Amino acid sequence: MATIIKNGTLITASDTFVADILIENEAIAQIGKDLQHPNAEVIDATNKLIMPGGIDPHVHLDLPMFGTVSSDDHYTGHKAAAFGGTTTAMDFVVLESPSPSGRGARGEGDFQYSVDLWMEKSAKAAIDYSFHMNLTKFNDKIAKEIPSLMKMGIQTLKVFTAYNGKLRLDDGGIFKALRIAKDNGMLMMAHCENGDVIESLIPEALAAGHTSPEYHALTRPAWGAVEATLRMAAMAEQADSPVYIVHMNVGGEVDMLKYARERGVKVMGETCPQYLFFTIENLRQPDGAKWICSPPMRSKQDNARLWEGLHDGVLQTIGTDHCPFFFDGTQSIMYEGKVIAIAGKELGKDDFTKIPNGLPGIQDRMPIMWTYGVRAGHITPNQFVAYNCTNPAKIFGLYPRKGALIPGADADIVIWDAEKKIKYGVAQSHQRTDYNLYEGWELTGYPEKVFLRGKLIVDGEKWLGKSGDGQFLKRGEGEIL
Ligand code: DUC
Ligand code: ZN
Ligand code: ZN
Repeated sequence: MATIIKNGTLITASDTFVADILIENEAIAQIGKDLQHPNAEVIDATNKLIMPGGIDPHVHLDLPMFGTVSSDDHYTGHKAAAFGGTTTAMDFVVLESPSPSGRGARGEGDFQYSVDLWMEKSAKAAIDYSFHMNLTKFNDKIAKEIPSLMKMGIQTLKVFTAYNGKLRLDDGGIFKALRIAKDNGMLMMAHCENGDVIESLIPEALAAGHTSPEYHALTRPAWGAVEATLRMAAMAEQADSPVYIVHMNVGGEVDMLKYARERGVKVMGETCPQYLFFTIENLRQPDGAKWICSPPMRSKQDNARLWEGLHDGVLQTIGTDHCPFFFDGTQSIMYEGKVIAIAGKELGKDDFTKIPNGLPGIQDRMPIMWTYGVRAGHITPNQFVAYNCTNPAKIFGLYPRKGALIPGADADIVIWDAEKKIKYGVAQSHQRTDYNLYEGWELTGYPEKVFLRGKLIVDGEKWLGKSGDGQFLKRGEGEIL
């Protein structure tokens, strides 16, 4: 079975040109003018844009936390991703270990066991996927076993400078892990906040009776993120090992990234749409819990500096940190004809520390960034492709199989209707939750058809994908951008 996409305007990370694409055997076979094939189905893409399928480098599907679970699993989250133009998602494996009474997140940490659990969850994948490993413990045994992750196709370790006593490693552990990563062609990813400051401020706020959502942000100060970003860059330089800062949310982090990169430090940065549009003011609204995630929303000045970081190319990628919860999990929604209710933000209605941290965004990323990033003049169409597709593929060892419109690449392709107008919101979203952060936002530009390895999985509003179609992607060494 072959397909020719005719006369589309191809947008890559570096070029824009009109051409046909021939798809055969799940891959791009040819790109050129007037392509012919005796049995191909021909799709006319005149006046449409053609992009590589998006790669979301940062999602949390089916993640147990706060006594509940993120409300999209590896099927529903993937389906939503596809409707937004994303065909690969990278999820974080929780480091657990077997325990006599079942799963024990606080045990020694067993990579194979943890990856197996995530593989089981991902059996329902509807788009291609790969894993990052949360490195939330560090000891001699774990240090020795880190290289085994590379053999499993997992090239990335995520560390935290916050969540004391839970997820955080101390700086010594981070430094040692950086050196092991370097020796094995692996990349460290870092969640940057100051855990000690946060753990001091939270009890103070609660003791003073400050329980509303805005205190989630006020107890996680911006300076902690700025300082931790510079600290990670400095450790990366001292270990001569690259680092990727996830979910950059403060203007000062962009300044630190620029400072370090100008000095040759191998540090890269990701931001997420929520940090470009929202502020602590959203947390002050009656429905402020909808915006609770960590790190938190900051200020308008931070939004502006992050946009500059994308415009100037200081940042390398846009991820989502998709980790949805219901706003009111006591009320059900219908999803694919089934009644669904999953405990969510209401768990913390009297105490911000009990609000599940995380936001939906896997479907929203590309459509929102097109209208409010490209059309608003913050980034070019080529930067849009670089940040959402090509750079994540390069950094995370998937290029040129993914993130590229070139012969030999997987035929993960989005036909984008740049003129399509939509009033966006929960009604258009396949994210399995009861709200959307961009409710009522006017969009111009939306995916029209989405192909996963040559198979049409989204056709307008029609879902043609299926559970189990997604493949696990073993990743090798990536590029430092
Ligand atoms: N932040 C969140 O808000 N949720 C999940 C993980 C994270 O880093
Ligand atoms: Zn994080
Ligand atoms: Zn995250």
